[in-house]
Amino acid sequence: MTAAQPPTTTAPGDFDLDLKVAELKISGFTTFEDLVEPEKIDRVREAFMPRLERLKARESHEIHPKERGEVRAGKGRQQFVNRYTMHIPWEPPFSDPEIYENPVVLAFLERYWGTDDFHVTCYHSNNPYPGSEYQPWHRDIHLVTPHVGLPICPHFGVKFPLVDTSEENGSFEVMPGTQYLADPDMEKTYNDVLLRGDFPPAHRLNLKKGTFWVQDPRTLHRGTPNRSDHARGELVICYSLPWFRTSTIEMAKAEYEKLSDRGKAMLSRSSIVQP
Ligand SMILES: O=C(O)CCC(=O)C(=O)O
Ligand SMILES: [Fe+2]
Repeated sequence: MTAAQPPTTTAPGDFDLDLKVAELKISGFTTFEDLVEPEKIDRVREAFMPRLERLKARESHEIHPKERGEVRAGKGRQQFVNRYTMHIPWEPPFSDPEIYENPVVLAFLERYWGTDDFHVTCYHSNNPYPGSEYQPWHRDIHLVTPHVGLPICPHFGVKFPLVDTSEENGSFEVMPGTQYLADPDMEKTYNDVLLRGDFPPAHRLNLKKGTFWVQDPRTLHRGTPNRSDHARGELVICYSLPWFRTSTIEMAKAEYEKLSDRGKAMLSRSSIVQP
């Protein structure tokens, strides 16, 4: 008999969650390696890429201010040159509890928010293809409380790349610690100021497949050029406190019925669509 293989993915007990919460509060992001087997991420990527390619074929003729299409057929847009966004349909292999109900992610969010009453509010993706360029520095959320940097953020993106990310293929770049900026007069100036001023070095999130990371959407960041020969796909699941009004997930009733009790609670605000 061969000895049992040690698990290759991590559990909540493998992390110092208080320290991870401190990282998120101080830096505006935190990373968790080895949350999902790389082979599972590969299967997600295999299902994802043909969809993204179809969307790209449809949208490549123009950069468009609005996402269009239906989630199941491909809702998204070319956001900047060679950089595509796409919603993820709530169906296998994307609707995997190991992903949206990941025990480490949920334990972390419960520790941060002090409650398990939060919702899954988006399933989306950001995908720089070869030839994409720097995005302007930006935040992903409007200033919820002008003049007051809320100590607790009500809404996060939990992201996971579908390939290892690097300086070459357009890894995410973040200016740590900027999540508490709350001067409304500065909101439209960040890109100009960061390009002209003298600041500490920005941080690149060069991540290996199977890593999940939590993005405080207030933290200044930008996409970077992809100079590789492949698309750098990254999926994002949003988790939000109940009072934070944002998007909802679309799913068929049969998919909702499959959810665990916890999944049903987290996805109770989903829009039920015809299969
Ligand atoms: O995925 C990336 O590298 C950055 C994308 C981004 O920040 C955005 O589109 O809001
Ligand atoms: Fe962004």
